[in-house]
Amino acid sequence: QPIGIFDSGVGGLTVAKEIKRLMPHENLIYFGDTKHLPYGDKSKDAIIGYSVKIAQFLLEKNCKAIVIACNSATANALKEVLELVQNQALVFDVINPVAEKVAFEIHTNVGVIATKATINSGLYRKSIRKHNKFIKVDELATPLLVPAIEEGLKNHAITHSIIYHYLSNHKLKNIETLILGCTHYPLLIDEIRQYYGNRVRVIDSPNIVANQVRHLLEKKHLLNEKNPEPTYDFYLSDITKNFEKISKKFFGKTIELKLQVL
Ligand code: DGN
Repeated sequence: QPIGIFDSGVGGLTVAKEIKRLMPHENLIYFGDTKHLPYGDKSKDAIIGYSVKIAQFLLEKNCKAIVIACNSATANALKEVLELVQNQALVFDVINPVAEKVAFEIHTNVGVIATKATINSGLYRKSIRKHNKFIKVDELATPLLVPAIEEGLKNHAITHSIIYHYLSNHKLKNIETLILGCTHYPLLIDEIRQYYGNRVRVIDSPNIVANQVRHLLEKKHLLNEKNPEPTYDFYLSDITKNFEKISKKFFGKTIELKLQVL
């Protein structure tokens, strides 16, 4: 049985890549909802509609686990996805494991950058402070980063200006730790670390999420440790050049992208 992973576009590939690295014998199915990208500016109802349809598709593909590899979908549609899936598969999200890690292990002022849909939900702040109310959480919506990444502008002067513009915001002035609250942002982690030097610790969210998936699959005796030729299936609601480029960089040139409109 495969692990299903979904996002609005290439962002979830940062999580998929880490899942592949930590669980090299698992079959993976990735759904990128490129037709509806970006989720970050959509209404809650729209994000719920997309997410539930994708979760249904992944259940029909017989997934044993579904990873919502999108913060905007987690912040707006986690409850509805859980209601749909019930006990047919394990459901993982990208906010709660990171919030728990920060609340229990990192006792510093924390900054969160994410899409508007995630920041407006306040879910990072709520989840961190549920476990540790002494942590100060400063949140900032950084909506220009996803379009820059989807346009393939990594290492471009425009992207550096956008990073500078956001990270120099006074709201983030006192942070000691930064959460990249959007699965697209790890694609810019080098540039973001460069901005801060050693001053701020930037959390590696895909690693935390993939570790949680591995841990629970192992505990439930669902971890696949023998499969010599794991398969990687990619379904997209619209086949885009940038997705093709980044997915091939992460998963190798031979992968095939299938068009799937839901
Ligand atoms: N990668 C998604 C997230 O983590 O929120 C959102 C990107 C988008 O669709 N704006």
